[in-house]
Amino acid sequence: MMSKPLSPSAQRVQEVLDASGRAFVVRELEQSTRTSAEAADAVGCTVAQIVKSIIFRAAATDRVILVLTSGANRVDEHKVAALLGEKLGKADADFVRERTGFVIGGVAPIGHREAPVTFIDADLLTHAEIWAAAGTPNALFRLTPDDLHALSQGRVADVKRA
Ligand code: 5CA
Repeated sequence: MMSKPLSPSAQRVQEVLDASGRAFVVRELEQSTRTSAEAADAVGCTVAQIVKSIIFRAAATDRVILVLTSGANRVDEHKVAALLGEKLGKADADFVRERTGFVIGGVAPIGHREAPVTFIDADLLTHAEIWAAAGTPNALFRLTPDDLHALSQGRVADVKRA
């Protein structure tokens, strides 16, 4: 089946995935996958199987912090700050775009402009398959929790709000 060429941001993610040596396929859809609910609808999985890529800024060191969390959860910033040993500052839309190279709603777990400090929500490990954003607000790819761990080099932790 022929498919349309990917947009540049999605293509960049596909190339990073290709470099991993595994057969991941970025799917760029007609409909929005900007939110977890939209993404789950689009690919036919549960919201909990969607990987949200939430960006924070380390307040003192200005590092980019990436929290990969289940679409069913909210991130507890205090837990992340405690793991980091540093307070978190706000990451606005400009910060996200400038430091990651992705727009909000399309932030992928990989392929960032600079390597972020990455945490993985332990709840994501309970699923056989999960879906993550692939560079644009209508692009996703399917992977396993082990893949997410290997690709992102993130630290698995309890980062969800109770
Ligand atoms: N494509 C979907 C599913 S993979 C997606 O990217 N979801 S997401 O949750 O990872 O990305 C949206 C997140 O961006 C929101 O949960 C929110 O934390 C964050 N966000 C939304 N608006 C803003 C904003 N104005 N400034 C900073 N962060 C924002």
